[in-house]
Formats: sequence, C-alpha cells, structure tokens
Amino acid sequence: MAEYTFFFNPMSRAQIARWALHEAHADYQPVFVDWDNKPQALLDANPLGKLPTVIHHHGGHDHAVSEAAAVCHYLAEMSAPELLPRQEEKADYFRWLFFAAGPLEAAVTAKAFGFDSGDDRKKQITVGWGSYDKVVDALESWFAGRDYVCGSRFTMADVYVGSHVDWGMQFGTIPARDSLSAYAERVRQREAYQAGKAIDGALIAEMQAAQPA
Ligand SMILES: N[C@@H](CCC(=O)N[C@@H](CS)C(=O)NCC(=O)O)C(=O)O
Repeated sequence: MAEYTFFFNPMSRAQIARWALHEAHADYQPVFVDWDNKPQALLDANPLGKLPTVIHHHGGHDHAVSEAAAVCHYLAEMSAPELLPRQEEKADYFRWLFFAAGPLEAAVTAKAFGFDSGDDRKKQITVGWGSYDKVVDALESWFAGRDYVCGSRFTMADVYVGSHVDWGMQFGTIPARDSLSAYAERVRQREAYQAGKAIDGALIAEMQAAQPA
C-alpha cells in the first residue's frame, strides 16, 4: 500500500495537494473522484466530500487530512522537513499560509460572487478580509520585497500561496501586478509544480476529449 491515499479530481484544488505530494517525493495512490459519485472512503474521511483529501497510512493508523493549506503543511511535517520554515522564517510562513487560506480565498470568492465589502467601511471592519483591494495590495507589497513567502528560500507555504497567485493570474481573479506575476513565474519553475501540472493537464485533456460534442 502507498503511504498516502490522495482523493482528487484534476479540475479542483486537489492540484495544490498534488504539487505538495511531488515536492515531498511522497509515495501516493491517487483515487479519482467523480463529483456525482463520490467514493464512500472519501465521505468517511471527510464528510464534506471536499478535495483535496489525503489519508496518511502511518504507524498502523489512517490519518485523514483535508483543507489544502493543512495538507501542504502536514506533508512538509511528515515527508519534507526541508520545506518547513526555519526558526526565523516561522512568522512569515504561518502568517501568509493562513492569510492565503483565510482572507485571500474569501476575498477572491466574495469578489467573484458579488459580496465584497468594496469601500463600505462598516463591512470592511467586520469581514475577515477587510476588502478585496486591501488583500491584493497587501499581497503585492509583500512580494515586492522578496522572492518567496519567507524571503529567498522556497518553503511549503509557497505551494499554497503560490497556487492561489498562479490560479489568480491564470483566471484573472487576482490582478497581474508586477510582483505577483513575477512570483507566479518563479513558483512555476519548480520541478514538482511542472510534474503535477503535467499529470492533471493530461487527465483534463482526456476528460474533455471523452465529453460528447
Ligand atoms: N476549504 C477547502 C475547499 C476545498 C473545495 O472546495 N474543493 C472543491 C473543488 S476545488 C470540492 O471538492 N468541491 C466538491 C464538492 O463540494 O462537492 C480547501 O481549501 O481545501
């Protein structure tokens, strides 16, 4: 049995976890998930049935991990310690990992579905992301001064934050400001990013070819 079971669909946030699995050189068994017929093992592990969900078969136990940011950090903890933050990198690492999973994700979703707070100060004070514009400005200024989340060294936080920025540039949900497009370009050079994209890209092409015209 592989060390990790990886529930995925190539057209999903599971791409983030695949990249992380490749960064960790993990031994994993992929299990394709059809949205309309989710495997019981996925629902048992994660009642929301959300992807990515990973099961770590370790020490005679099965440990289920969901939430893409948690999956990335867990994989670093278990299988890629060199991608964990060093003492002096921890503040930046955790701050931006959680910023991306919370405010950034929420701001992009809110903007896409038309419920961002915009210039409304009352809403800005209440919602956890302030406003989409403030979130993008914060992200842009962070990467104006550094190559990666923690400075000059790539860590697992870059898989998660980098995925958001990469997708944002690709789908136009985050503006292609200089520091952000440069950061996206930098993380796309990772061998593990390219390996994961090649697998998911080929599967997406197969699925699209199989669809009736
Ligand atoms: N908060 C979760 C969100 C995961 C999520 O929403 N995944 C979507 C695909 S991108 C999904 O599994 N949707 C299927 C469903 O909800 O049935 C994370 O960050 O991992």
